[in-house]
Amino acid sequence: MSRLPLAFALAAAGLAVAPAAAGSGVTISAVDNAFRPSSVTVAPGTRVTWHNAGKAPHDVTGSGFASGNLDPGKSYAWTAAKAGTYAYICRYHSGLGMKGTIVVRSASGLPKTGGDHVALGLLVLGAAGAAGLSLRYGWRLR
Ligand SMILES: [Cu+2]
Repeated sequence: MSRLPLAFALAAAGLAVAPAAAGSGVTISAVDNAFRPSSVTVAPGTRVTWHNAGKAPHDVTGSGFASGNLDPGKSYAWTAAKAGTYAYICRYHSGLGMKGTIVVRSASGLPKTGGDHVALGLLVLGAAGAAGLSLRYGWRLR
């Protein structure tokens, strides 16, 4: 009886995690005047793309990467090859707090983009649903 809910929960977790693993990139929006999200954690090899979704020009300048001027609608990509913490700024608006951080690490093996919360939520929902099914199934057997 107890194996069915576990399998159900694992399947739900697998479904939730799969899209994050399949996509080898994350996108950060540059708006006026902030990076969203301002901090992301990704696995080595992840392609990080900044997209200027604002109305003003921005740029991305960090240790080992620099986009140069990014007009509205333009994007810049950088592949996070090595583990480490990479702070970056928009040279035009750093004084307004337009800064961000990319943490590259292989601990989880998965990009962490905020989708983790969704995955966790689905896992909890899946487990709760499986428990509910198990209860109903048990009642019918009796
Ligand atoms: Cu800017």
